[in-house]
Amino acid sequence: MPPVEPPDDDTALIVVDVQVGFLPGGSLPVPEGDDVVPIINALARRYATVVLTQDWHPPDHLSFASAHPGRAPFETIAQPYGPQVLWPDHCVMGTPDAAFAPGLDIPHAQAVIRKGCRRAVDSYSGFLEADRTTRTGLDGYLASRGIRTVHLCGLATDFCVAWTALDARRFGLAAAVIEEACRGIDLDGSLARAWAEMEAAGVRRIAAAGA
Ligand code: VGL
Ligand code: ZN
Repeated sequence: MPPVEPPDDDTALIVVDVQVGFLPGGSLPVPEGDDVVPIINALARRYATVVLTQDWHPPDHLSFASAHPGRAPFETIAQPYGPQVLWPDHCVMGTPDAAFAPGLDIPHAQAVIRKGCRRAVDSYSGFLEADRTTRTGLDGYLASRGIRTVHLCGLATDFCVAWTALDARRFGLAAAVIEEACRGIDLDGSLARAWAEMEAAGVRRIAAAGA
């Protein structure tokens, strides 16, 4: 096996869950979620390595409130792996709601990581499922391409962007979130909590101009 050659630029951009379901009019709309699309299109042109993540659930996924009689969206329940927020049905695999935003224009992206595909485990993170054990393969992909730093953008800041950034640190990568290229859900203070956790873990908060 040849050694991993560091690329000229060892920084990758991870574009998290910029999907129809998370835009206004989608099943789990993130306020102003559509605003990030042109920002990310411009940003992505600066990176040779771009990975897209895609929330991709089976129709009876356990993160859906509809799978739990008597429960409503945005309640939290206990699961074997920890607390689980219940969501409206969203991003069901193969449906238009799960497709990338129609305006997303990143033809040079070379990898798509789908996550949340197993019925009994959610995955906010692009690296590790909520059981904190099952890997998506993203860590191996980045390592084998010599990537040492990831920049993150997309939806939602306080869920999938934050979990992916925190896991990047767990896998030994430098990580920075491009704030203006993200939007949050902010459920019961989740946005401030996510920024605090990211800061404590050494995730940098940067502007696109400095990316
Ligand atoms: C997300 C809630 C449920 C996200 C995905 O992309 O942030 N949030 N599934
Ligand atoms: Zn989801």
